[in-house]
Amino acid sequence: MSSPNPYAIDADTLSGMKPLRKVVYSLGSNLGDRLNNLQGAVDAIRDTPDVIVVDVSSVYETEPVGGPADSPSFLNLVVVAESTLEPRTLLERAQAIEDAFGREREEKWAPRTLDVDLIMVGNSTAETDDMRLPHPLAGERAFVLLPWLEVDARGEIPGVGRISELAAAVSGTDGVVRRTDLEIEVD
Ligand code: PH2
Ligand code: MG
Ligand code: MG
Repeated sequence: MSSPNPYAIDADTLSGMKPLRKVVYSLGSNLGDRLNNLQGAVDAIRDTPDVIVVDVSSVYETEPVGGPADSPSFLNLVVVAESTLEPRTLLERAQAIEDAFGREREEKWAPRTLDVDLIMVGNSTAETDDMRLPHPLAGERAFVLLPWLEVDARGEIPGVGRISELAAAVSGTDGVVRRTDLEIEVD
């Protein structure tokens, strides 16, 4: 009798396998206790089932891009994760985290306690009113690219380019300053 094939995978195992995709989030806050809001969001992402946080960038103080003229400056950071969740589910989780931090959805680009943006989900593309993937402006925003480059030097935005090249070409990097005095805890 031959021994069982150690490499055989049964059909049940296969049907339960979902692709693990790279997920990049951009977090921002320019209202209230900004660092505390970001810490809470990082904690909530880490607590999300089926999301594994791989890296969290430093915190950056960033000049507001767009929005009302008197917008306060932001704290921004980038989270790199892996997940089997669908993009739509990841978006819903991100919005639930914003809601938990008192985010109000009124005026576009108004100051906000917490913004959790999905930048990319593997090679997924989406073009709906509420979800566009990869995020259409990420490749032009220094407050996304510089924190991202710090933790993922080889990263790429699918269909757009390498973040190292995008970051080198982007304007507005003067307005993005790493706050070495601020720390997000990931124990
Ligand atoms: N988010 C915006 C608009 N402008 N500017 C900075 N510096 N950081 C942000 O996170 C940001 C912004 C819309 O979500
Ligand atoms: Mg945003
Ligand atoms: Mg947003």
